[in-house]
Amino acid sequence: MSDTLAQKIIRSHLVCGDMTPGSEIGLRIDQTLTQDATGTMAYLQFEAMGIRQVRTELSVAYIDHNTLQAGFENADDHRYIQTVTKKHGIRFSRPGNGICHQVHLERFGAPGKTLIGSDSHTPTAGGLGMLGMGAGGLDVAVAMGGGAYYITMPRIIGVELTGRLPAYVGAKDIILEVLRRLSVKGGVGAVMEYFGEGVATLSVPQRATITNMGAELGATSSLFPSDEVTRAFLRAQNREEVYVPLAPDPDAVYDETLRIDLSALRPLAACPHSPDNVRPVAELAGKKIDQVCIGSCTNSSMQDMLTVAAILKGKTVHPNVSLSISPGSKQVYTMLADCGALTDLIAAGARILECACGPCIGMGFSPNSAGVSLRTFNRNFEARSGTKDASVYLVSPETAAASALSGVFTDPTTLGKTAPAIEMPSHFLICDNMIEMPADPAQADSLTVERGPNIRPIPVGVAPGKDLACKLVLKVGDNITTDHIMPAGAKILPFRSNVPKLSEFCFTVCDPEFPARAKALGGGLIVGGQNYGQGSSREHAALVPLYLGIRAVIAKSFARIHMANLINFGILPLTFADPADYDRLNQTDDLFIGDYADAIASADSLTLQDRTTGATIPLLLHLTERQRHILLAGGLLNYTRNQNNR
Ligand code: MIC
Ligand code: SF4
Repeated sequence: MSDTLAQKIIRSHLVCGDMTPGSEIGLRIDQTLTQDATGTMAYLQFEAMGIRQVRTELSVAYIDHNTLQAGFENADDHRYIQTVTKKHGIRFSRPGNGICHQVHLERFGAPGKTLIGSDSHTPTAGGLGMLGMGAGGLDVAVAMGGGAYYITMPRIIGVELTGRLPAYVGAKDIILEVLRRLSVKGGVGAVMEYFGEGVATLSVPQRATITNMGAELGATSSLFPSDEVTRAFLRAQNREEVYVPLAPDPDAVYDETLRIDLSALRPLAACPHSPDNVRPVAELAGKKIDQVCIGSCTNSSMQDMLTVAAILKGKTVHPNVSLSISPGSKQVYTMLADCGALTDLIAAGARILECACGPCIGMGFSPNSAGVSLRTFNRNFEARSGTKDASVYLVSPETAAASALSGVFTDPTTLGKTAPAIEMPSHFLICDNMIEMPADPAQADSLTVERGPNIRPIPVGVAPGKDLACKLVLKVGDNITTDHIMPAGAKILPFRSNVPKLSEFCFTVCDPEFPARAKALGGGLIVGGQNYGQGSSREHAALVPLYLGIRAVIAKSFARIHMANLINFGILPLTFADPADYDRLNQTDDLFIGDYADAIASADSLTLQDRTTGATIPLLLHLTERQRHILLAGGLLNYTRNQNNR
């Protein structure tokens, strides 16, 4: 058997299904992670399953998203997560300890293991040769309970790296180049596997920048081999014992191959409003900017921060620019302080934020009206920054720092032929004092879980009726992101555990009237274009529509995690047999599907009648047996409960 690296890890964790691309497989999950914006739901669902202690090798809960506490809500949610995790065997990374993916890479990730996280950037761990996948909170809850995680067996896209990055060109430019070539749909149904001589020239945090942003390709995961660079990183983290060398078999075959010559790369920028709208920074040079934000799970490692500090040292941020810097973890932050680089950042005029997601998820630092913001982050979807008419560009830390000084887009390679030498420590500062261990299982039952008034019951899906008669409540276009469906940001995120309140914001980026209309019409059906639901793993993008009465979504195609979330909450994902039929449906049409429940039980196609126009439209159901059972039960929670009762 000759396997790629992804296939090897899948084979060693396969609990059911066969490894033919396109068919459903179940995987044993070694580790899970959650963050606070999706974590409350995940733990409420875990509690609803009635399992006393987690059954994974390791589960960690992070607090990193909802850290702006403008009211009691976020702090209450943090308390809930802290107490519920203590009781059920989960480690708790306290607020202030850093961004989940960065901390997980530093302290817990292990080559060859599987990880799912209630956050779409969980593939960051692929920088260590770990198979990390983003999932809905309910899937994470099931995995914590020892259940398998189901995915479609991916195709494997091999990305061969040759050469070495030139001065001032970063790992971010590699993944932007992949996005430029493949688009935000290019990785759907695939794992991106990096190989070739160029791999050895990249550090683990650089690899993690690349695997992190593989999420923007729609990929199931992204992976680097585990080699001597991995070993050195783990040794520097005092964790060499988890090292295992891992590589594809020499005769492994990829379904598709891409080649990137690192030496030929130039600084790139993803222009508004999509991570694949990529242009060379040189073409934008001279354009005035208002804001620069450095950090996020993509670019907040020690190496990134030292690179930025070296460029800013002894200079001053341009008067028209506001620069924020959020180190990725407490480890990075304390080491920056210890080596004096933090002084260089502060002295240059950077506004240092706590080590958390911050501006990346719109938690403060929204740009000025029509502002131009350069960010080292991974998503530049419309309005995500908190300013609807802002233009957000995604760039490397090198480009961000150079532009912050000049006040205009600046290609950092114009700064000189050799970049300032960065000295990476051979040992990181190890101090896990902000990671709380769970209680002894023998004492756990006596612990109380603290629930604030913001934590409201989760809507539960309903089993489908015989027929479905309803309205077309909303029609949207291609590439609708979960930030369109369920916006985040400082004003909305505090309601992540309060679905009734959250529903007031659903789809308001596209149509401010949607929540009221959906309520007035008693719910119904949504129609979308290609790649519906791309972006975040937030299950609120399914839960909230469920609460508003949405029963099914018809789209030209779906993004992986969102489609799984829809099914998990009992919302039927349907696709057009002929995408041209999209044009025949209009918002507020009366729709009818006969023998609806029977179709879910066993059919691959069904007919939609548009009673307003008289059109009949054939639709497809791409469902596995397991998914049909989940939908018929009215969602995964009901399904799991039924199974446990049995
Ligand atoms: C994001 O980057 O969009 C988030 C916020 O981290 C989400 C999770 C969420 O919505 O809470 C993600 O990527 O899954
Ligand atoms: Fe946090 Fe942004 Fe990373 Fe999401 S993409 S986990 S919001 S830093």
